[in-house]
Amino acid sequence: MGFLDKLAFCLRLKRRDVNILCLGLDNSGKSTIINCLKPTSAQAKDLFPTTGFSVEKFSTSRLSFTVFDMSGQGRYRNLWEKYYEGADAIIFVIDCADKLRIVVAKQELDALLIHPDILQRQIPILFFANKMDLSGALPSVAVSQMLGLNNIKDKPWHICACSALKGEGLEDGVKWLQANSSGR
Ligand code: G3D
Repeated sequence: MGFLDKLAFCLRLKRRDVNILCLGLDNSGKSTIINCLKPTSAQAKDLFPTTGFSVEKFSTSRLSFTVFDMSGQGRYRNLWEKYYEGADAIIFVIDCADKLRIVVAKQELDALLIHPDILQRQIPILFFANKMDLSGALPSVAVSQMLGLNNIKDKPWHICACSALKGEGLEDGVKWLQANSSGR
């Protein structure tokens, strides 16, 4: 049983899919993480491929994933924000070796957290502090401080150090999501 099948099983979702958004800046490692997680049987399709804003969606038997970049100076913000409402959980990926752009990631995170479709919802957020295999990578504690995660009081969150390239640390994060997601 793969990570996602285990997650679906543990969520015991009998009636509806769970929608998980996987967000982060471009190059943070979202695709690499998702490719580690998704079973080969998952069906993937790209939406809006011609607008410059690419959304990947794929689903397993009970989980539906939507993956996109929060980049491009917010040019496509109105396109990506429409996915917030249906989200049951968020995976937010950070490139811990790209210290300069952690500031940009924080700006996007802050905008996400005050969005009306996210604010005051008990939606769990799993932060993957990625690229830990790189020598200059900041430790997850430092990333957590830079992102101000301790200020998130209204929803469960967890930060998990990982190296998607090596497939390390991902299972811990999925286990946390299992424990903190319930669907709606
Ligand atoms: P994105 O989907 O968020 O845009 P990708 O990011 O998954 O496409 O990853 C961007 C680049 O970072 C890729 O390198 C990928 O191999 C690399 N990467 C992803 N995760 C890790 C990691 O944990 N460690 C290291 N060292 N690299 C990682 P390329 O060279 O293909 O652009």
